[in-house]
Amino acid sequence: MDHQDASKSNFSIQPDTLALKEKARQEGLETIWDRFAAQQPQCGFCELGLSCRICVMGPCRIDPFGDGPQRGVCGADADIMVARNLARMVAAGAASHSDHGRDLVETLLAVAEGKAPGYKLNDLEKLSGLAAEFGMAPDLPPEAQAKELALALMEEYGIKKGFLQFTRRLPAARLEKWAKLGIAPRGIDWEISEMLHRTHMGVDNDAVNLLLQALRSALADGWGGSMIATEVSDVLFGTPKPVASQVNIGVLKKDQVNIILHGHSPLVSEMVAQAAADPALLQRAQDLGAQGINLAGLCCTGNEVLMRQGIPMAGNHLLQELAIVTGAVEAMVVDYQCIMPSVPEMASCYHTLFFTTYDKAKFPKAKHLSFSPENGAAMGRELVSQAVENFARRDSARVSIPAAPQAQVSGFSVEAILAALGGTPGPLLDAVKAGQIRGAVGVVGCNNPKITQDYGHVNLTKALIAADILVLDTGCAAVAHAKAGFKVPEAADLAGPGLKAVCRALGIPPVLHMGSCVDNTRIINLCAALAGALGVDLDHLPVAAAAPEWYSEKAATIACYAVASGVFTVLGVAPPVLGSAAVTDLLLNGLEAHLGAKFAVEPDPLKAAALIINHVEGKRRALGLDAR
Ligand code: SF4
Ligand code: MSK
Repeated sequence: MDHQDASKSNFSIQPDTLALKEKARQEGLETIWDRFAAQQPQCGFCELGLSCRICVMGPCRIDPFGDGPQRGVCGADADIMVARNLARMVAAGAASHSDHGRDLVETLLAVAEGKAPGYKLNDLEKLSGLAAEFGMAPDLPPEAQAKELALALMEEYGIKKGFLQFTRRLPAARLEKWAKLGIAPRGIDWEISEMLHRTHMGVDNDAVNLLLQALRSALADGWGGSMIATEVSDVLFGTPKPVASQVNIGVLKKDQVNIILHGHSPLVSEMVAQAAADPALLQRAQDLGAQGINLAGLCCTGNEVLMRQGIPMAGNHLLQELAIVTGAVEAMVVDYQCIMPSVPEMASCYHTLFFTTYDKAKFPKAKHLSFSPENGAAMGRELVSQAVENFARRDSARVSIPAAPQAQVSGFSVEAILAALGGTPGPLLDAVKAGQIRGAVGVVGCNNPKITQDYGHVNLTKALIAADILVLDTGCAAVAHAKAGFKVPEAADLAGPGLKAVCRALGIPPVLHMGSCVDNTRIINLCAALAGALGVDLDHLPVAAAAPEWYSEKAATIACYAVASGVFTVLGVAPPVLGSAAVTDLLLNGLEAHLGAKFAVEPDPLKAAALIINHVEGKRRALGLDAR
């Protein structure tokens, strides 16, 4: 196992994970680490990107040592194979986020038409801001505005004549770079389906050309589908504001009905949250001997409801099976993405009910309820009701919640950050110019069993804040940081003297939680706002991104749109591209001349921190600011 921890002895740095993993072992239950071990050695061809099963003349593979075949049956060489594989990965990630965004848009339309009881237009200021951005008349009533906006957002998915609207948030210099490379995104679905077309056998066989379309698909996600998901979620459920909450498996309550919300979308989870406050359901829980109904999040659905409702977070990606091993979970409600197919199997070993809610995301052994905007509120009530009834089936002898919860503060949308600064990015820029804050870095992404859980996130972030670099986080990285205690105002003490002073003055932690995976768009929006205020393109900013423990296709897409937007990005796990020297060189070196940004791969978080600090100081120097 390729642990990044020097001790090489642990699966996780988190005590709750380790305790529950041991409980699973004692109970003879299989977890992700067992399956990971069983897969060793993993395929070296696939790891290098040198295998292809795009058509049934294959599967084919290329010998990286030059002794065996150097072309697939169709004649594809290593460069073509690697580029096609990466391109498909990016397209799949873009499709995932963007389809999630479409679900929000459909619900927005249903709300506007009065067909979605339980949902409402929550943030009217954001709604009218978006309506103005799309050129709508300012004096429309909210429902009419929402309807027009929903229809306009649907257009963003199709064959657009022109450009994706949100790209206009970027400086002109960035758009010119994209135009020169031919990567300005058109319709969201257009870019993704063109990517799949071009990677069919016998279409695009130029590795560079393929990678440019991969960047374009990623931009259609970052400045399209994902951004739509974030913005519409804010309209429907409120733009996040700082909120105190808690994190780790200790947020589950021994004496309450525990319901875990897992996946990525807020559409079902928000309805479950509403239903959990229903006095009749609370009374029923009490009648069955529970003290209340307790909700907890996992992964990015957890991030969505944490950011807006302060619902505590049980854990990140590698904790999803183990949360059930507590024996204290009455129901796990999932929507889609990052939900391991093994989870319902684990649930069946306990009394836990595992509910799927989307017709596009069904699991064997699950109880399925089919979500629509029209039935969401009723479904939320049904889910909570079944969870409450299930409390009676809990076996208290099997319950173990091996942690006390850690406090955290969440809810740092761009709007909330600017509000904390007095309404403009000015004070943040002043602190950067004065050198108190050297720069800002988005530390984002998943867990991956190839890496000791949270070791990469926590050690990278610790080193960055100690170097006076503000960290913005999303996704599973955000959970790791919160568990490490980085998300309370007192964590300012872990920061360097400059960042510490700023955090103290504002009463904020040195690591700001900006949300779920689609909410990486909040980070690039903040970058665009800072670049606009400074009058420079994004690649001039002292900023960077890192995904120390990424696993998913979506993370590959996020990394691509970050780089294409001008943000240097360090990956802790190498993508499957090393089989092509040309593709690897393009990603590590070639992109910079055209986009002002590039990728780096560095598994050691301390070395990654050194790379990033060096980059940030270099950008400061180029801006004429003091550099260390
Ligand atoms: Fe093999 Fe070419 Fe088919 Fe890929 S597309 S499986 S390399 S024949
Ligand atoms: S949930 S994409 S494991 S961050 Fe967004 Fe976590 Fe990665 Fe899924």
